[in-house]
Amino acid sequence: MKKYILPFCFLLFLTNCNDGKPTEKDKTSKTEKDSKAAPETKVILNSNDTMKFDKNMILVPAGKTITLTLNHTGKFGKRGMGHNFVLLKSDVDVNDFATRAASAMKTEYIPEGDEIIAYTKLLGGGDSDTIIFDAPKKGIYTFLCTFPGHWQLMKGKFIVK
Ligand SMILES: [Cu+2]
Repeated sequence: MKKYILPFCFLLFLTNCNDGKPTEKDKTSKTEKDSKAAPETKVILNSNDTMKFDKNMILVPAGKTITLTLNHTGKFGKRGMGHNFVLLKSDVDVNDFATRAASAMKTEYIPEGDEIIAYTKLLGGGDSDTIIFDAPKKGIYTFLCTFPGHWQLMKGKFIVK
């Protein structure tokens, strides 16, 4: 009896090995797929009443024109829960910029200066705005909402590759 058990165990071991392999392969291809996620030229970004964007990373191709739509899917008005999308040049100090932006109420929190690549208007619940701009050169940029107190939660990376 014993001599049958040993080959059986060995067989089980082999089977397990084979079972393990495809899983690992799947994992690898999934990771590859993620890192090769197709850059988008049409970007839809949603924001809501809980001070959140639905993306913290936007990937776009270099040298293309980007059409970006920001939606505010909430119900609150823009005076209490206003959101915008502001894309900053790569060398901007985000903290410093956001501080100045928060006091630029008259211009809907867009401060003077040349630090911005593109921005939408300030939206209240139910509003949308679409902007069209050329993707900046390859690199990693920051986007944020400049409404006072929002940027620490409402920011992300805009990656051009
Ligand atoms: Cu906001």
